[in-house]
Amino acid sequence: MTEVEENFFKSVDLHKDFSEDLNRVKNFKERAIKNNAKVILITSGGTIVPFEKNMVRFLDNFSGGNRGATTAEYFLQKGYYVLFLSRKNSLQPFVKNLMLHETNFFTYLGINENDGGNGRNNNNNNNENEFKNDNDTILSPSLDVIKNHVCIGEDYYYEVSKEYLKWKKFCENGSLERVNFETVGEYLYLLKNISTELSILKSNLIVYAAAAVSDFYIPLDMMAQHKIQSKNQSLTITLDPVPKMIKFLVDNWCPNSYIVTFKLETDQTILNEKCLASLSNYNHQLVIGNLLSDYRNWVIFHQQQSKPIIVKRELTQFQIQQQQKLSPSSSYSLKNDNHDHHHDHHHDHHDHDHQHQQKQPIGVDHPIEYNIGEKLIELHNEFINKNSN
Ligand code: PAZ
Repeated sequence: MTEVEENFFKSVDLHKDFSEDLNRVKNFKERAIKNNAKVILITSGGTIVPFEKNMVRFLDNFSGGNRGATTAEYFLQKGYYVLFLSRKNSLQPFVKNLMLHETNFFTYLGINENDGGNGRNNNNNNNENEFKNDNDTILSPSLDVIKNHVCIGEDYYYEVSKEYLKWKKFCENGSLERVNFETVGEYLYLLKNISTELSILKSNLIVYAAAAVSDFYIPLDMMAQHKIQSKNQSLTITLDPVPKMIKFLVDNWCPNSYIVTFKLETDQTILNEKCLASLSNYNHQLVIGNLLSDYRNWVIFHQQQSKPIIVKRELTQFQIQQQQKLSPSSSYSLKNDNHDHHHDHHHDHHDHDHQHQQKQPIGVDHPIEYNIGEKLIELHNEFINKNSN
């Protein structure tokens, strides 16, 4: 381990023991090798920066994990094994399509009318266990009585089942494994350990670092032990820079794999400069640049010794119709859709547009991550061919 890594990992707290997670990663790697599968390690969501050792307050960022979760869906469906390293409580593959539509889980549930509305099949005459609609039984029904009473609601039966069955398939066939982090320290600890574990896969591995990682943190020796008290005066907190770990990822952790990093900026000129600087500093394969104002609609691929490629999202028929209803004269840019509905606070300014739109049916979207994924698989195959001898 380099001195920089050692000092950083000494200066952060891991809030849990990750050995069980790392064991699952090891088993995942063995399954992938046995099945001769291509693998993608996807990082997703934001990282938090604790202010206190007994953490009450923390710094966060906007990322909700949509990009990572949607990319995971795409790669699973293309036969890749996916290690999904995501921020705790961020969006997860497949179930995200429901959560972006409506966050209230109860929306998807209903009452099984075939049981006569009382939690029992009609032909069951055991009155003792009957699920009556009186307050007592509603508040504490027995498991036996409630078993067939609550089910997926009719309106969403198809969508919920469809997403669930995909999820189940990839969990059961072992091609999806998930690990959670919360703080920037945990994220980098896991990225190091997981990418090192998977490095044996060499060119068969893509690392797709889409998580929005904090550039600043408070080292343990500068951190308050207890909740910072308010004293009716302003508070000044000094943050240290988080060391740039991409260098270690590329040079030491998994040097023979296909590494993709993301750059998010708010100004296009800065975006291109930053992508090019990152490519030349770390010498890895691909930097995907995106602008906060429009990152669901286009991204730019910067690779070593090639011209940049702009990858755009395709609109579905439904979205084109919605767009035309909204502003009949404009033919492209659909700035908003259901997918900006999660905790993407920065998209609040689009809510005005949103009020005029119908909700898109679940699962008919063609998100930009599919276009990114398609291009990336092509580039990964070229990389494997070049590095296979
Ligand atoms: O998670 P999400 O879908 O809301 O956002 C994805 C993203 C914009 C965080 C990602 O595409 C990205 O650019 N990640 C890297 C950000 C950065 O550290 O510059």
